[in-house]
Amino acid sequence: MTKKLSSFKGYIYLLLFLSGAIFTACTQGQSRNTGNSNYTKDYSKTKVFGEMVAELTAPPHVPPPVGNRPAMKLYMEMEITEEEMEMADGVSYLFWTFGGTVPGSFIRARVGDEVEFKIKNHPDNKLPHNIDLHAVTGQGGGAEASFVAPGHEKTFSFKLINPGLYVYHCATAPVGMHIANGMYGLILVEPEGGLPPVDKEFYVMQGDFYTEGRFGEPGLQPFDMQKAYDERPDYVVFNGSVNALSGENALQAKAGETIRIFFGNGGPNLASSFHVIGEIFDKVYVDGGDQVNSNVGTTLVPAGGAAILEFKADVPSNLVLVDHSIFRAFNKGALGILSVTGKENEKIFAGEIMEGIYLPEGSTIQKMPKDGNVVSPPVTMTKSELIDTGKKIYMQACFACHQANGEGVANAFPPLANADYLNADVNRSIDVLLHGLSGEITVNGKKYNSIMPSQQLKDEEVAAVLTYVYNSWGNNGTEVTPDMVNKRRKK
Ligand code: HEC
Ligand SMILES: [Cu+2]
Repeated sequence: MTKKLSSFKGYIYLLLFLSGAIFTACTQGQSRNTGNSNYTKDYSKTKVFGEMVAELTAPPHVPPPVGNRPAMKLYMEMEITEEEMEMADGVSYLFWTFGGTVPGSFIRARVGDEVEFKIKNHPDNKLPHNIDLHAVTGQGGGAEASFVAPGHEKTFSFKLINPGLYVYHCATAPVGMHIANGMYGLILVEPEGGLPPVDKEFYVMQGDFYTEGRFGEPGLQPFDMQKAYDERPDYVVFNGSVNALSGENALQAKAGETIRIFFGNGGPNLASSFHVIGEIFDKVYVDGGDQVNSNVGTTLVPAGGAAILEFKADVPSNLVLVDHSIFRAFNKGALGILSVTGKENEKIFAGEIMEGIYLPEGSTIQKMPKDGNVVSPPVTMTKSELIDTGKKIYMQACFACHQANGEGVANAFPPLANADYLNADVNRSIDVLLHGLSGEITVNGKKYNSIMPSQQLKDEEVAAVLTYVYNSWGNNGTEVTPDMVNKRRKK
């Protein structure tokens, strides 16, 4: 009995000991999880050594890393401008900026730094502005202290006591309107010793824009307060315009390089489901803080929030940055390219290695079964019959990508309306439908580098749809006969 009791006691002690150990392990684990052993350190008393003028950079560039330097006194200057700039091809907008760009200049500092910040409101500007930095502890993040009229400058100072990646923005009433016009940017406060080194760093920020005209409507587009209020943006873009990160503005890297993206979301309204098509984030500093998640496909970045994303660009490809709320990417502009060049690695990705014929119902079926409502045209047709039939085929087979009036989608699907590429060579167009198309092409002065799948259409169907396309939207009126298609097929 006593033996039993004492062993019972021992059991209780063991339990107490274990739960204590688990408790300490948990709390230790928590601070270790932060990825920063100085998590609880109070930086408000950190001494500064020396002073310097901070370099601020325009997107997509970032200033050099802080590395091992001690906390310092930092001088910064930023000029606010109100200027007309491009929103999309043929569309301009009166942006309000921190430093002449949307998003505003990137600020890079170190925890413990003491910043003297001068903000200048250009004399040509119409309105007062200010700055609220989420990295700043103090009234309004500096908003009151920095409130400045056109033709004036203000200086205020603060100490950076929390490491992380933070949004800054204008906070002058109406606040929503100042942010909607592009007044936001990122400030990075690196931890002691800096972030681990990587090969390439980029600065990308999403924003939603509200214009009187719909997406793509040309001319200078005024801000639309009602749409902003209703949260119905016409544009959702990276770095202030539809083309900021594509074509010749695409980000560049080489296969094998490690990449870090400082990603922020200025809003004013939408959260971003940020994703890079063709990559996986090896690391995500969630919300730009200490918590590091790994192996992430899509990460949510709230309006007024940020995240640090890291990955190795393993194989050459065009990585596509998107807001995976996908209509925003393909229809409102939230799409950018990171072009990775270099040597293929077929162990990681081998592309298409074989295309076979898939016959789920045995070898007797030789044609792709089709929907009952796909039109099968008669073999001989007049030109107007070809056009009528072609229109129906177009609405079933082409419309999704090339759009209802052949206008295409910027950076993704080339136009078929008034298209020089199409009108230049009918045989080439037939080949595109028979065999598909990939690789870089230029249509009406714009480069496209994507893939059109081969279309499973009969000769008559190819003839009809192309005749319809050639006889619509300002094209040259060519008639394509089934015979012409058949000749190309036999080539
Ligand atoms: C899944 C999307 C998709 C569909 C469906 C599609 N295309 Fe395309 N098409 C593309 C892409 C992408 C390109 C550009 C390929 C490249 O960059 O090399 C292209 C290129 C073309 C071109 C040459 C470029 C130009 O602008 O003249 C023609 C012609 C064309 N498509 C016609 C058609 C027709 C007709 C159909 C319907 C039968 C069709 N496409 C269906 C995506 C598509
Ligand atoms: Cu402002």
